[in-house]
Formats: sequence, structure tokens, C-alpha cells
Amino acid sequence: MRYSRTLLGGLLFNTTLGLATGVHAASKPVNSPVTYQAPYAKKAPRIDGIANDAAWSQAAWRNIDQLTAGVAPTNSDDFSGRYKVVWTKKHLYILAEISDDILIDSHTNPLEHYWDDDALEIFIDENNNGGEHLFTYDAFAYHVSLDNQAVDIGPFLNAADKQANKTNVRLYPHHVTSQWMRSKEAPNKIYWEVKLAAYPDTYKDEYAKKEKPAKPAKLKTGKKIGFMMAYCDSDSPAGRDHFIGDINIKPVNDDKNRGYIDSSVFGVMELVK
Ligand SMILES: [Ca+2]
Ligand SMILES: [Ca+2]
Ligand SMILES: [Ca+2]
Ligand SMILES: [Ca+2]
Repeated sequence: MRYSRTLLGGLLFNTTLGLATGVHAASKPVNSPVTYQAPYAKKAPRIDGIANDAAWSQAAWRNIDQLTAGVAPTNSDDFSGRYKVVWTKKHLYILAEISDDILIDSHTNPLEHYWDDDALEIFIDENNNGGEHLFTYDAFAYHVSLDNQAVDIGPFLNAADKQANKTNVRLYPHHVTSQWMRSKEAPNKIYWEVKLAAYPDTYKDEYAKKEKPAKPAKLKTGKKIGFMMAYCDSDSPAGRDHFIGDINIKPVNDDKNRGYIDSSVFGVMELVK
């Protein structure tokens, strides 16, 4: 299996990542540098894959150009990308401009091998406190697939489910709304618009019926959010060719693909006026 991920009946588990050996990820330093400043949007962009909303013109692009796993893209048509973010009190809005020569969704079940199909991967740590999040909601790694569904790994609902190795991979339709479309001017480019609710660490699955569902955080000027943006580029049914993000991650055992485990490697997004 490529890139450290092994799927065992829905349980992601890999001893080389230290999960089984009790190695805990460090928390994010309080003064982590800001990697992106997202401006406030007076009018929320419309999520339709058309990047002509006024709000987008306020925000700066940030490149998605850091090879995180796999081999480097052959050229800028194979993959190149950049993104920008704006916010309202209730949501973050992301625009990604992606060039990808082949769009492919060969695993039709959105819960299976979702990282081996083309996908935007949005990493968010609402309270920017860092730390391990693979089996928790201390942070999210939403894989937004070509069918516009968002998938991540959550906690097991109970010990019996864990024992039975039932899936802890879930869809989050109430967290993420997305739509992409090919550019009319340059059809090799796609514009992908995403509306994202920033759910806090206290989020509980709707399936955990005894728990009161946590609400998304209210956003305000000055708030800092752990954030990283990436793209899983697959160009054949064989799986992911390269995984490219916007942060140059410090490798552990030569592995930069740490974001889905440890939110301390994310960048920091500051919400500004
Ligand atoms: Ca739009
Ligand atoms: Ca490609
Ligand atoms: Ca957190
Ligand atoms: Ca592709």
C-alpha cells in the first residue's frame, strides 16, 4: 500500500507512524506564524464553481506547491493549484483553482480509498491547539471528492464497534458544501468552491445520540485557525500519484504526510477585516 495508509475494514492503523507505540504529537506553539490572512466577506460567495463572486477579489492566492507524498507532478498541467479564503460570521469560504490533466474517481464508494481519487483535502483545527487528531475531532481532514462529498475519520462510537473493527470513516454533509466546474476560458483548470463550518473539538457524531450536537464556532476578526490545504492527484485507477499541500511539513522518518494525524503541522489562518 502506498503512502503509509492501510485500510483494514475501515480502521486506519500503521505502526510506523508511532500510533501503536505511544508516541504523541506535539502541540502547536502558541506563536506559530500566520500563513494566510483571510478577509471578511460582506457578501458570501455563491457555491457554484463559478469564481466571479465579488468577495474573491478581496483575498490573496496562496500556492499549493509543497510535495507531501508521492512523486512530483510531471508539469503544471499534471498538477498545479492555489487557493484563497474569505469568511463570514458562520462560515469559511474557500476557492481552489486547480489544473489537473486527468480527473478520476475510480473508487465509487466515497468511504473507500478516498485519498486514491482526485480530492481537495482541507485540514482545519478550529482552536489551533495542534496535536494528534486521527481518531478524534480535535481537528478535521476533510477529503472533498469529485462527487462533492466530504469524508474523514472520526472516533469509534463505542468499544464494541472498535472491537468489531466497524468503520469510523464518515461523511460530513453538514460541515462541507462544495461545487466545482471547469473554467470556460481554460478547460484544463477547475474552480472549486467550498463552504465550510468550523466545528470545534467538542463535536460529536450525530450517531452518538446521547450527546448534544456541538455547533460550529462563530467566526470573528482576529481569530486564528489551524489550516492547511492540499490536493490528492490521482490520474489512473492505480491510486494517488502525488499529494501536494501549501505547507512544507517537517518530516518524521522521512514522511511529510503527517497532516491527517497531527494538526501541529498545519499552517495558521488569521481572520482579518
Ligand atoms: Ca461562485
Ligand atoms: Ca494530474
Ligand atoms: Ca483542536
Ligand atoms: Ca487527477
